[in-house]
Amino acid sequence: MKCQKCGALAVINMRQHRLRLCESHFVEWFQGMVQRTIEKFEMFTPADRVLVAVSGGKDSLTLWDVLLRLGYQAEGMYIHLGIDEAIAYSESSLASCHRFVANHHPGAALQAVDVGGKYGQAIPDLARKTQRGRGKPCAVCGLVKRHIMNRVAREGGFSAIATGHNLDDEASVLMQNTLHWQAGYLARQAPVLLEREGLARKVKPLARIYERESAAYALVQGIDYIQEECPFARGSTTNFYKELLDRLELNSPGAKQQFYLSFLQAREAGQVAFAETAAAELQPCSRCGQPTTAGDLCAFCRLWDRS
Ligand code: Q46
Ligand code: ZN
Ligand code: ZN
Repeated sequence: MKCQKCGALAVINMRQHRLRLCESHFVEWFQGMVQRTIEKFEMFTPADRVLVAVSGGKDSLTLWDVLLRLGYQAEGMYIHLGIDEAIAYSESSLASCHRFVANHHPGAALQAVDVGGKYGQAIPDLARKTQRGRGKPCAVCGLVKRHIMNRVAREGGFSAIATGHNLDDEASVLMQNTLHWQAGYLARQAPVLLEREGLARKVKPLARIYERESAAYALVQGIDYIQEECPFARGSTTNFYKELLDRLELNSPGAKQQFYLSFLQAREAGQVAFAETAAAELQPCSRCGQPTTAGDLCAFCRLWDRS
């Protein structure tokens, strides 16, 4: 198998793009694709400071690597959730982030917020005590992560929060939302969520990158990421839809990309319109000052009151 650009040995065959590339042409293609996504969706410019939410996994470390190599001012933020579950998940994933900085970008800034240390309880305990999420801490975890990310981004004066969501993630969420005709979610599913009162801008520069391509990039760049998923992700609905889409992709290369990108294009062209539920008004939480729609106290502060 030969690289279509230079004839050297190809390391990846991307059937969905009808493209086989050698290591260096793949890296060039990958970084170009991310750069074009950032520009197409006007995510940020080199003058902006971007906060990258890093988990120690392949997608977020790949994203951080690409942004730094493209010359963006990208700083990493890790949230220590206190998830152990026999594989010391949180400790190992934080170690991956430190290794990444030490081995690839020694000057890069990485800040870590330890939920247990800062707020007194780690995520699994907090979820158990507040009894949210039927035995899975994901609802509590999502709420806490969103709150901390937003706070750090706003206090640090960052222009945007960048997450490592890839095309497989986006296509599987789109499939879930479509099968349930979640019009409100469909209206809002986009690679950029604009800033609004007290809520930082959120961007997904890997939205057009397949998970397999992101893993290949990490591999060829020698990024030593944590291979294990969070133990609570096992059996999740998102993973179920990802498997369905993988089967579709196997029979019809490019199906995932067509599903997601055609949705974005059709919406942009005004061919599909979803009534967005009127954006509820936001007001600052009386305790922490973060925006909330839920009256006096935000959901994060109410959560800790219940613990
Ligand atoms: S980290 Fe948190 Fe995920 Fe683990 S507990 Fe669930 S939400 S699965 S992205
Ligand atoms: Zn080549
Ligand atoms: Zn609050």
